[in-house]
Amino acid sequence: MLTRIDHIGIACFDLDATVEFYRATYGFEVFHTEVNEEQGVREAMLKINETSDGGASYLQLLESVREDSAVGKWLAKNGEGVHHIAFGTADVDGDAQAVREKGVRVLYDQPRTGSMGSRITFLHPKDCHGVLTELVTSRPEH
Ligand code: CMX
Ligand code: CO
Repeated sequence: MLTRIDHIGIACFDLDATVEFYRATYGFEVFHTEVNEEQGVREAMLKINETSDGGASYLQLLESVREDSAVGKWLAKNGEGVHHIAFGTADVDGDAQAVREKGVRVLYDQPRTGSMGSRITFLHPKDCHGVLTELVTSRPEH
C-alpha cells in the first residue's frame, strides 16, 4: 500500500546552487547527500515533513554525473524542473507487482538501491499520464 509522498525529484544543472536556493528561499536544510553511480546522479535530500506512516517526505535534488544518465538526458531535452514523483510503501516488491498486473510497465525486474539505502523501482511515464513515478521502501532507520 502506498502511504505517503516519499519525495519529489527535481533535476538541476548545479546541485550546490539549487541547494542554496532552497535554503535561502525556504529555510530547507540538507538532510543527506550521496552519489548514486548506478542512477548516474549526485543528489541532496531535503526533509520537508514527517508522515503518519512513520516515514517522511523529501525533496530530492538531482544533478547528473554523466551525460547518458536518465537525469542527464532529461535535462538536455527539458532543462531544469520536476523530474519524477515517488510514493512510499512498506512493500515495494508487492506494490510493484500489483501495478505490473494492472498493465503498467515497471522498469526494473527487481528493485534497485535508492537514496539512503532505500529500495526503489520506477513506472514508465507513458503508462502514468506523463509522470515518471517511483516506488520506494525506506530503510527502517529512515
Ligand atoms: N517524466 C515524464 N516523461 C518522461 C520523463 C520524465 N521524467 N523522462 C522521459 N519521458 C518521456 C520523454 O519525454 C519521451 O516522450 P516522447 O517520446 O513523447 O518524446 C519518452 O518518455 C521517452 O523518453 P527518452 O528521452 O527517449 O528517454 P528514455 O526512454 O531513454 O528514458 C525512462 C526514459 C523513464 C525509461 C528513464 O528516464 C528511466 O529509466 N528512468 C528511471 C530512472 C531514473 O529516472 N533515475 C534518476 C532518479 C534516481 C532516483 O530517484 O533516485
Ligand atoms: Co527519486
